[in-house]
Amino acid sequence: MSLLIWCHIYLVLVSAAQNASFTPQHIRTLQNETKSLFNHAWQSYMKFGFPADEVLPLSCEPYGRDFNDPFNIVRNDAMGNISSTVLDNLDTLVIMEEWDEFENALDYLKASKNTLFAKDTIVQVFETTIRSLGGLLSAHLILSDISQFSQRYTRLAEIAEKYDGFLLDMAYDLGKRLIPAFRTKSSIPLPRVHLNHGLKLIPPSLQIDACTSGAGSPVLEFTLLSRLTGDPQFEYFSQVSFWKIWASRSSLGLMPMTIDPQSARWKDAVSGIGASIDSFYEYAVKSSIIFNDSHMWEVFKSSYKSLLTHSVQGGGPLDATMIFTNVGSNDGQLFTDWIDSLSAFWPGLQVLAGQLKDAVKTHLLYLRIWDYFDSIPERWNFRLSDKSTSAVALEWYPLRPEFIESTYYLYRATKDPMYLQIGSRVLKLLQTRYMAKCGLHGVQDIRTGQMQNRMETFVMSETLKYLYLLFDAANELFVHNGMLASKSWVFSTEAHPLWFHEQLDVLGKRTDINATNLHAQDHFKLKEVFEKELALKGGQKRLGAFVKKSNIDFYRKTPNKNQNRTIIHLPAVSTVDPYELKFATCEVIAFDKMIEFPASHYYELENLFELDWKFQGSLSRPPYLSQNPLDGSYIELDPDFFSLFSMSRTNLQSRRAASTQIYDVIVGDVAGIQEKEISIFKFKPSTAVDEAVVLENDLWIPDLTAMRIRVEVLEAGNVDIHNNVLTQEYIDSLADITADVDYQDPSYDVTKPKTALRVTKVNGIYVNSGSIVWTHPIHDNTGALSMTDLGRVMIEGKVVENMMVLWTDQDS
Ligand code: DMJ
Repeated sequence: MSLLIWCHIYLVLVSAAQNASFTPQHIRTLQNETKSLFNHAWQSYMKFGFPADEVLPLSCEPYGRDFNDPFNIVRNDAMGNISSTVLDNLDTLVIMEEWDEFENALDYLKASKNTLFAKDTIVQVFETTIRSLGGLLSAHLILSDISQFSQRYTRLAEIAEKYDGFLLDMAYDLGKRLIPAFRTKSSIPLPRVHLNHGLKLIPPSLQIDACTSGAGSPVLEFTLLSRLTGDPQFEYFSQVSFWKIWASRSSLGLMPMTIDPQSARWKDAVSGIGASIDSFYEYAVKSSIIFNDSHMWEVFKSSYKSLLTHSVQGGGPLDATMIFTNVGSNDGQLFTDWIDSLSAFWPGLQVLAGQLKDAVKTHLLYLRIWDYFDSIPERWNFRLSDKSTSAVALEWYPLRPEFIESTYYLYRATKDPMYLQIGSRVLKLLQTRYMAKCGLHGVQDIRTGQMQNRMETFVMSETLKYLYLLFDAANELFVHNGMLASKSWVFSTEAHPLWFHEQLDVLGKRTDINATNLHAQDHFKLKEVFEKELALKGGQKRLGAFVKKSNIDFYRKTPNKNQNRTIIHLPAVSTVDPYELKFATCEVIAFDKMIEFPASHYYELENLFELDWKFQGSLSRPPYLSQNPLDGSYIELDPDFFSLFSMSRTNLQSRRAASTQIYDVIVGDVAGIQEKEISIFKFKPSTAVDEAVVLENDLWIPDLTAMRIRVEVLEAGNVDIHNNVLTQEYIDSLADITADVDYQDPSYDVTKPKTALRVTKVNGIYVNSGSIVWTHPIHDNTGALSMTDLGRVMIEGKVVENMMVLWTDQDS
């Protein structure tokens, strides 16, 4: 690139850096700059890389598979020698409105239609599915199933007019080359396939392990391929695999990450949300949307419940962040000290699943990591107690899209300008630190800044696409402007817009397909797997139990168990399954008030900076990066943005961080937790009798078996999660030591406790401040659980502030 152009980019950059106004004009400038980056990357590929799979951004050479070393899977898995950058970016060209380039790409593909996939290469099934098959399907849908083109899209309408469906033929060809991977005894696919020879010529050691996302995720593209072509085999095999994996989840409802595809036996016992498992959940949600599949939605809901119970740290109403950790799939115990870069996609999925408040909290941690590293390390250790060891457990950052993907979803749901600010910072880094002569380069070692001579296809197809779409605040682009309004569409895991509807009148529907290539017994197999799965779920029995009238008559809590109890009938009480309630509404504004532009509600979060303290051992800027947080690198402290968007919060202060200890207590059988009945009380206070002790949003757990209870230890002198300093008087008061107790009476065995407990979460349900967890009287002879005279629950001898018993007529 000439000096002149470099200077121009620099000047644009400097002017953008000084402008954090986010006026429509400013946002458009950011969008244009993103598009310039895309054009730079695309043109570099076309000039120096095409028709290879990729271009090397630093050395300006074509890059494809390593033909000398089939074991070089890091390089080879996404390289089929099939011009992957083109296939992965057809819809990116549409979104960027690069019509000439789009037409050129289509011409190239049409000309090579019969030869492109006839290659002597081994590819990874998952990568080829999401990048290449997904790219073809998306472009096919765009060209064949949009009827109303706005004026801005007349060029696209013209291109579509000429389209004869050849992309679907290519998708079908590719699908048939990938499908042999599914022909295992178990129907769990082998991870790799030879494009020309199916399962032949592949070193056996490359076929041993399949990961959960790799084996389960083809379900979306493959089902769509079947629906569009009329050939059922793709849907059948991918669905069998998906449901088999799901059916073999642990009794905690968690799936491990590695499976032997031949025996369908798990090879590890670790679960989480990041690498190796991420898109399994993602495609449960996205399949439920595009195929209107309620079973898929149940998979996500059930998984989310298990993750909330066992994997999540933080996440409560008073917590700054929510971390989904890796835990043992059979015991729910913390398994690793790190989270990975891939897991940064999760807040985007939370938004899509209607869990916006959770999404904001989850995203905050990735934002903070970005603040310190200008990237997200492939693995980041969150439990270091001092900075003497690097928190960077795996050191590369190949310009992955996940953080900006989630930022895009959060902006669409909240319109909070903080997300634009994040985008503008990411854009700035792409324009400077990650800019290469022939594209954009990743980082090989974020501790030293060593560059990586690679630009994976997802840099354009996801990272730049989501960034560009983030800056489409005025909804001008086709995915936002109504052209897709009538479709239930999603971005695939590789950011390809995909949709399906029964009336889809697509070109290329196969007439030559003979459904007999799927044997009748295969149909039975699918049915059998599926029914087994439903039976495992208890036939969805909880669905009908969403709201039920309580048939419990409550006795009023009395000051002494020997006194008469007064019965209180609460006829208007309903109990609701809190998980169903959580998913019953789709949250669209995460903050309590509507956003009044131009304010960022981030500055209202009392614990915005708590993470810096909490993860102080794990957060430090590598020495080669600027150490000045006010130079814009610390996104929330960018002076321009802060002065414009913080409203009157000029004295931004973090709340005191809690110094209390938090831990989980497992009571009874951990395997019973998933099916344990927990209800939340719902009634208007006015409908209850005056002295009712049960209040709206209190929780009801009939018995305390099979529980994972998160407790906060209340000890005098500590600051609790409510920001109160705990006193001994308060702790004493919890122990039912009432005025009528005669302390001098030696027969009265009162030992003043040093500590008490507060329950903050039960089986994944957070207990609101001021709410009580109610249960039946405790009859436990193990000593783990007991109760005080006044009916407060005690765990291992410690009285619990907010867990109490209710005597019902069953107990009288
Ligand atoms: C992409 O290929 C997809 O997003 C995939 O689901 C996971 N990771 C890469 C990018 O990081």
